[in-house]
Amino acid sequence: MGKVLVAALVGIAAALAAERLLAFRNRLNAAREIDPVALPNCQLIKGIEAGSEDIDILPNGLAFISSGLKYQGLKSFAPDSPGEIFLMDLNEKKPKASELRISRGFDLASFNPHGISTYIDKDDTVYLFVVNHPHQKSTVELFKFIEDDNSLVHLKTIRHDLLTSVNDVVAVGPDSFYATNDHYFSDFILVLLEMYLGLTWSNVVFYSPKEVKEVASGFYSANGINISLDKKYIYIADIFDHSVHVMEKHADWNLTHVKTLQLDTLADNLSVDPDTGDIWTGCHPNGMKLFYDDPDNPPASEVPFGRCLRAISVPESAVVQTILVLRIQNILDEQPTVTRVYAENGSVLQGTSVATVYNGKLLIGTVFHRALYCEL
Ligand SMILES: [Ca+2]
Ligand SMILES: [Ca+2]
Repeated sequence: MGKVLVAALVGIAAALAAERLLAFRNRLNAAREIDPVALPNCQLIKGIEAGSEDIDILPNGLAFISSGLKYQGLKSFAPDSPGEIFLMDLNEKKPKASELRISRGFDLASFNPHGISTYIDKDDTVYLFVVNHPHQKSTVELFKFIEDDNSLVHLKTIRHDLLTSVNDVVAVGPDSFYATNDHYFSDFILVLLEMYLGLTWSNVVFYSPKEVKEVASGFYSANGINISLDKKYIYIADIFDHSVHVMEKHADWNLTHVKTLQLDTLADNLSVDPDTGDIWTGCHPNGMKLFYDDPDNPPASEVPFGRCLRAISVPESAVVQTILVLRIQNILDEQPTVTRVYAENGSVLQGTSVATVYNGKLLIGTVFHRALYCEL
């Protein structure tokens, strides 16, 4: 009887593990290949070689680019160099990226920038909010942008018990923002377990100096976040649910769910077209490839996450990350229009995380690779 019970339990555990593995592979879109969509007028941005995870463009055409993210489990082409913030003036005929100087007193050596967001105050001061992972922790750094000096003045480091695994922020005031926590856990093994089990414990937090609170929950992995042109709605990408959520923002900063747009790809950061209100997103068509390192061609840094995935999953034949840029029009309509604007097999760029537009120009950024400038 005991043996039968043990055999039954082992059988149930094996079936559950297989079911979880299948669900996990589906969440990562592991079997996905995409057809290319070309754009004619694109060129790589000089000087950006180790990531451009997030890009935020001011109404005057100045683009901030966060570069050099070192995220546990993902590769880095500059594992020993601190991160940087680049600036690009999209009004120039041939825009160039230049690194912004950061004021003294800020620990540059551990600077590990991730999602960013800008805020223009009533007095025209430009604030830049930067998600930072010094020593793989999560903070949000607040900077003031000094255009004449090509520099950022560090104002403060924001830490909070609710800001545990921050991916992106959207500023809603000179010192307040919404932030996504992409996982509940921050320890690497527990994150892996969280993903594998498909726990929906990721959330969105509102932060202000007076009040900090969870305002949305139940995500597989909340990633990009942004705000509609009329400031009424907050958009949140749940990367492993392949969806974009529209939430209504209330006077007390609470959010209520309006709708969920299901995509067939892993949307990362979200940008809003300043002219039309369309949502642009950089996607990972096949999330497995993002985490998966090529054993025959080791990248510049170790990718333990890839090894873990290989141990629990079926090996992929191709390991190059593919690129996909989507435009979502009229998200509040019953049938929003989702257009593939750019797609390629990873020969130019790898691991798109953001796509953002200004005046007929498109910037495409990546988690750990290069960045692309296109004229539409
Ligand atoms: Ca952002
Ligand atoms: Ca992101």
